[in-house]
Amino acid sequence: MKIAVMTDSTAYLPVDIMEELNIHMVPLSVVFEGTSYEEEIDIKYEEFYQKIKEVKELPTTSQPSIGLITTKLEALATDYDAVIAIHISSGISGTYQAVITAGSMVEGIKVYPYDSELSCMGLGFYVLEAAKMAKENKTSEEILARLDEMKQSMRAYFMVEDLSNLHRGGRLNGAQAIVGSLLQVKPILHFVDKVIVPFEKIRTTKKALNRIMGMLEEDAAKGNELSVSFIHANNKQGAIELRDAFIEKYPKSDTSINYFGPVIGTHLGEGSLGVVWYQK
Ligand code: MYR
Repeated sequence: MKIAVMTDSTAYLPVDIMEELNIHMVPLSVVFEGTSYEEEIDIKYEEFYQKIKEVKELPTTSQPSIGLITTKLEALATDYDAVIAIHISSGISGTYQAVITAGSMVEGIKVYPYDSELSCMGLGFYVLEAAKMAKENKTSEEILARLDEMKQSMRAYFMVEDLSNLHRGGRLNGAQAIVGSLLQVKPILHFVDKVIVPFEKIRTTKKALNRIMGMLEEDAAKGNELSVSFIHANNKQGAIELRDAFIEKYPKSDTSINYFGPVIGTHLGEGSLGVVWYQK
């Protein structure tokens, strides 16, 4: 059985890796003043962070249409028997649900939708593993079992400069956003049951980042071999500093620097930082 791996643009995987591993992608969009741009296609990371400085109104975001996903699946059906479709958390985007709907409409290919319950490199880690396994001719059952196993050790913590974007987009639960921004608290955020909730309220960015790094180092100190992604929203230097501090203590770790692209950057805001890791 020939298996394809599909994801969405919010994994923000480098194009060369996607080509090498044959990863298929459906884009989400950002909408600036009535004009919709498919991220990673019509608008890339650099242009996005430039554009948000120039526009009066912040953009909004939208999931891929069922039509777009259907077209993608139909194209895959000509070459593959099945597709493992791994997507942004269903608690923050309708993308996963749209893939389920499109999958039920397309014939000639078996669609296995998988909810990453995360996004960005949290999602990307699953996609890379699935693609490598598909290349090794593993079965869909084996791949899905491995993704579930990875979920057990996957950790993702992130922080934003200002909570108002997340609150405005309805991606942070309840009144905490208002209280948080008034008090200028820098909460560490994470996902619980597919949605974003504050993990801990901390007063300064430095302390919040130290706390995240502390949790990462605690896991690394257990002797586990980790894959770690340091993710930034137009704050590469911030991510590099975190990465360098970590590899100084754990030089053999597998690390990468990744970015929060247009759709996720719309909701988190410029300057955000996150760290995602799992046990290899
Ligand atoms: C849509 O319009 O369907 C997309 C909505 C995306 C919401 C993004 C909220 C922030 C996610 C942060 C992920 C951090 C992972 C480490």
